Amino acid sequence: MNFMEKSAKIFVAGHGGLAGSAIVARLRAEGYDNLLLRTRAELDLLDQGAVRAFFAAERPEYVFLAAAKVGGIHANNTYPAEFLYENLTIQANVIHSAYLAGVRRLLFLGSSCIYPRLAPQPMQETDLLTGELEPTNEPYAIAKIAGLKMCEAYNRQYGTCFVAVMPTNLYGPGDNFHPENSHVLPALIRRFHEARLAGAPEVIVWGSGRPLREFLYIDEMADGSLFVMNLDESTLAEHLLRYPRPCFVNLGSGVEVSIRQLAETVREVVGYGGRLTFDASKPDGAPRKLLDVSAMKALGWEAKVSLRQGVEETYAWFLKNVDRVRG
Ligand code: GFB
Repeated sequence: MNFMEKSAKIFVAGHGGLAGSAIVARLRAEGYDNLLLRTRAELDLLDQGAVRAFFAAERPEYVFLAAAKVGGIHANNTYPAEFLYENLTIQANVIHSAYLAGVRRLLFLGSSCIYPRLAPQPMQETDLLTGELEPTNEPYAIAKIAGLKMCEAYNRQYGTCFVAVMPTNLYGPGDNFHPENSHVLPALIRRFHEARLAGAPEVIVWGSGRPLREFLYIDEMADGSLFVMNLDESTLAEHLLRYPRPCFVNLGSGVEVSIRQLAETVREVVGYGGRLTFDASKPDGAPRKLLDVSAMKALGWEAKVSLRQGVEETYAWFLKNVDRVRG
């Protein structure tokens, strides 16, 4: 049974991005046809007055908060002020306006980087704020932590139903393939593809290749997000609205690979025959980042798409869209 009626008015903030566009596609596929979407030119989420006026006029019933400034390790390290300011501001504007407008449910998208750099693995929801963060993405993580604490605070003080999912590293069709600023998976797809075309003898992979990462295919993130939004009232209240229990749940595949293994997988999918060279002058970031996904499993959801399958889908999309990929 779905909690959200098919005719419900649903605002997807950030519908042009990787996460938001997958959520929109999934909503449409499930028959939700009353979606409220605004481009950045139509509604600047950094503009408090505009966001408040939008919510007051449109009165959405449900909100997916998928708008964020995101990027890989280099972008996070290079633009820390933008990552902190833009994410804090977007979240504060949308969450507070959603409260004022009486939104029934809001889902905030966090990130697995909210957990301490050296958290025990796999990381459980209760590991939040038990240690220091990874310095390369601390500003982004602080913003995401503030966002989920804002949901929690509004639930406690105002009785709202604002919950969150913490997705692991996401990838898939529509990703940003920028050579420096993107996340590792799209960066490698592009680099291997270009090396194959150029007949280059080697591909540079940043860092030592030893860090471990978990990846979730974007359509599964969308599926898991709708699953949480559609939980029945008593399940949601029991699992996500009982302070001091966390108001969020991890969303991952539960499978980790080293950056070297990831690079090998991408190399195979792209069909590149040259060698890999690791550039130790580039940062490794967190040594390991694997989510404990048992809470989502207990609720009845788990990921199914393998990394290989997801990389194949993403590369097929990249080939079809190579002239207009972002980045
Ligand atoms: O996806 P990524 O940039 O971010 O992955 P994080 C970084 C890891 O991949 C590091 C290695 O170990 C890098 O050394 N790597 C190898 C590369 N080659 C490349 C490359 O060409 N590009 C990139 N980007 N990395 C992210 C945060 O951390 O975690 C995000 O930056 C988000 O904000 C996400 O929170 C969940 O996994 O380190």
